[in-house]
Amino acid sequence: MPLIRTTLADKIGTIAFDHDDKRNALGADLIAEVIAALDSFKADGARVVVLRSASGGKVWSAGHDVGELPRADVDPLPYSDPLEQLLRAVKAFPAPVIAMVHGSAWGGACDLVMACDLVMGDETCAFAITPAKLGLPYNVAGILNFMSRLPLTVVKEMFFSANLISAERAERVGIVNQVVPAASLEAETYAMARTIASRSSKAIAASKEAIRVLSESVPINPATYEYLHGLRRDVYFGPDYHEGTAAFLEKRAPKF
Ligand code: KGA
Repeated sequence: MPLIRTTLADKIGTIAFDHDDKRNALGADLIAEVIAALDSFKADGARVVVLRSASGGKVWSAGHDVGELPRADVDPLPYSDPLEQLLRAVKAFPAPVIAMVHGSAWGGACDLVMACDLVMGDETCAFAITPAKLGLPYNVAGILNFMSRLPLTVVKEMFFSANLISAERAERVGIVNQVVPAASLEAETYAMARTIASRSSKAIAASKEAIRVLSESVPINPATYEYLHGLRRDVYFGPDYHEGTAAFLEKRAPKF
């Protein structure tokens, strides 16, 4: 059974997560399907892609499949992690990717929303970045993804509290481009997609790539990178990561 649904019409590609049983958690299988869909949209010349949930349920995506996170003393979010591959694929896609968000986006799914070029939401959309609940040292690329879009006060509140940011506030702080009533979310999102599809795809691709490269241009020397990685290593070798992931899988609150 596929875990996503895809369509391509009028140069607008749609990828809909379709695994509500697991609240559209971003497991390796689902991610492989999304990356394959992006590859095929690219080959077919899609001018914009909409990333959405198929079910209209209360969760857009529950984030990284926690059951697929390593429990041993290894980096939980290495460069090769499927979620990391997906984030890079969205950022490198040569046309805009619009997240159409009905419901909540958690952890890696919130990072995925931040990797999208535009975000359209309705009054149910809400966003949380949750590594502090899992005792997980988030990776520097992910932190930069948030820092390049949001004020530091908001980034810190999100990373330190792991609380959901409501739709109204998400629009105010710039997580979402526009919050519209649920009944018009689809119409408004596809109206935006049609506008983008009618513009110069070459000019848009060049702008998107320039914005990606410039927003990732943070010069740090190798020693600084090793220092930051060492801070993360201390956490994933320490007790909190073990406790956080074990508590999630045992469906109990962690004791940090
Ligand atoms: N990974 C794996 N399984 C998950 C999952 C996840 N992220 N989220 C939900 N599931 C499973 C859950 O275990 C249950 O399985 C089923 O999906 C329905 O969930 O049926 P089973 O086998 O018991 P549930 O909890 O019953 O649904 P709900 O009551 O509607 O609640 C939905 C939410 C989203 C509120 C709840 O499932 C939840 O809190 N999920 C975890 C959200 C989260 O914290 N995600 C962050 C994952 O970490 C992450 O992305 C990173 C890398 N990070 O934060 O650093």
